[in-house]
Amino acid sequence: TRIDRIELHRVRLPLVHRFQTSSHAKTELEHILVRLTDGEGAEGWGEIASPSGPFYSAETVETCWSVAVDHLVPIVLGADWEHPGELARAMARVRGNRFARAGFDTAAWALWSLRRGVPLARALGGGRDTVEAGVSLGIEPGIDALLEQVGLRVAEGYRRVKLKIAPGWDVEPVRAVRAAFPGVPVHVDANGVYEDTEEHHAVLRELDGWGLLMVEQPFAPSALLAHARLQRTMETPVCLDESVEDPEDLNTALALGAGRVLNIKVSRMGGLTQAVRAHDIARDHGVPVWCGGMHEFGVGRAANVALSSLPGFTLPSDVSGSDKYYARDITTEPVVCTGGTVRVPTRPGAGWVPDTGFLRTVATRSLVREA
Ligand code: OSB
Ligand code: MG
Repeated sequence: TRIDRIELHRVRLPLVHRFQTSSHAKTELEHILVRLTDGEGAEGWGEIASPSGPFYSAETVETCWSVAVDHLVPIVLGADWEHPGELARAMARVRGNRFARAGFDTAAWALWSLRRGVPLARALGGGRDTVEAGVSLGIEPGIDALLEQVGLRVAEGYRRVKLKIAPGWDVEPVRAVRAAFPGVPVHVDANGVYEDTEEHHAVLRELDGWGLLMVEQPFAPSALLAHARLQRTMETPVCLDESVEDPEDLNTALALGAGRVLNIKVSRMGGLTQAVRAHDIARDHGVPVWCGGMHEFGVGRAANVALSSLPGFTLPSDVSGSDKYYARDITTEPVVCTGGTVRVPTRPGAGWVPDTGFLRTVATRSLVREA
């Protein structure tokens, strides 16, 4: 396959409900869509789903745009490859900048699976027909507002509820949600904001005993030893998110006992190629995984759904329906969650493609490069 044409589109969509984590709040998202076209006119779409600011990772929409235009387009345009893994290896010359690379890698997988006439999920090795969906809820202004959100999503059938926590907003929301929805699987995500102090370890240990599915990323990304220390004192599994950007990070984390569950994000890992590798390593170690999200539009969400169909994804993923985030998604059809599951597409390719007419009306900046 030779990529003869690349389009990049910056697209801004408003969120239907403000989302606040321990590190930042957002009311709209600006992602970059990547369109790769080969010599025969077949195309694949990918999404660069970086948040606007450098608060989840070091990347921003501006760094992604600049790295894409100046460094990734020159590598991908005109490159000859048989398998998306080869393109991922060529792009690995660019250090870090994984959200930017993920957009190109997922587009290459979408194109490759389409050309081979198989669904993206099957191309990746996934076997499920449907994937279980969980929902991620931000920090709300108060307990009542949080319980309202939980109630709404539980009524829609989501299989698990994830609560964002931060010091001062942790034990109380967990107790309230547990009391109001005793049968609902709950997990918490701190986005790395707790400190490796006795005081904070004590608060996190207080969360033990509430039957939480896991405590996600309590400490800073590089604080693997702190995660290992906490895991030794807690029954509840510690789950890593920001700490694992690379299969080697996962090997190190597992060797240290820094967690018992892994959140695999396509963006954070730099694309589907590396996400599948992380899945394989976790599986060899008996570590359950689930697919995390970055509020992707339908294009990125399609990659998340396909990835979640792999056998090691035994916990519900953050693959909510488009309507949880957007009044109108960028794809011709929204991602739909019914009864807590999302159907894995059976048509060749990624299954969801942008509505290019709508895309034109919401793109704030576009660029075309031809070989
Ligand atoms: O840590 O999982 C996270 C969104 C932005 C930054 C970090 C995270 C999240 C989410 C979104 O939890 C989950 C989703 O896309 O449904
Ligand atoms: Mg997380």
